[in-house]
Amino acid sequence: MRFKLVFLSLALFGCSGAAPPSDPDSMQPASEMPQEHVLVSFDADAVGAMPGQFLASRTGGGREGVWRVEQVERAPSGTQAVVQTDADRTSYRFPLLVYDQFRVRDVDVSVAFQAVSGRVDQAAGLVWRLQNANNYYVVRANAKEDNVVLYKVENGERSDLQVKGRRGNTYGVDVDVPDSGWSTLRVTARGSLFEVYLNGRKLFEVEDSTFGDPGWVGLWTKADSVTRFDDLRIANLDVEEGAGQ
Ligand SMILES: [Ca+2]
Repeated sequence: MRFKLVFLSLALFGCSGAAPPSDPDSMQPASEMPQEHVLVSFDADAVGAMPGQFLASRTGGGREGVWRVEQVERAPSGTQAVVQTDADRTSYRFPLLVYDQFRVRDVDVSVAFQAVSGRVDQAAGLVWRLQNANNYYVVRANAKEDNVVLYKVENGERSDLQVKGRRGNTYGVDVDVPDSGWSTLRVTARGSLFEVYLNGRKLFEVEDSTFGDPGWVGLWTKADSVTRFDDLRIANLDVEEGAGQ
């Protein structure tokens, strides 16, 4: 399986004529997913640099994302957050910041985000079960369109997934996504069922079984979105549910 993914990734990047500078396919977990949840506050990281324990990558075209830790007034925790700062307007450009410590399958992930700017887009996303830069799930809030949508990215092609129990327009959920201040995006993934929350309110569910293997968790933006993130929380649901048995 791993060999196939590597091969597929090489084939895809080969066709596009440009390999990314960093490829999650070459990542190896540094540790097992801890039984306690992990909370990344970015407060101990060096200002102006990539945060430790992360790897930057990208789906699509345009420039690579530029992720760095910045001092932020009224950050959700401490005085620092991480920011995707490069405002390349290429529409099909998805900068990724992948947490490189472990892979996990069933997981509860949340992050605080703040849309700073963007003419094409103002997006903040969470990814999970990421196999490589072209294969993963992502849920994203869009402060420009005021909606939250869950997609799969398979072989580099992004497609939105149908909201469970809804007919007609199933393109995520229309909801106010504040374009100032901080909000919280959260997804829980159990098997093929994903539950999406914004600011503590459950918005919708999606069922999909394209990616069932453990994968990486990370952050995601689109096009020229300059977006701040803080307090990335990752909890292993396998452990939590297994512990009660
Ligand atoms: Ca912080």
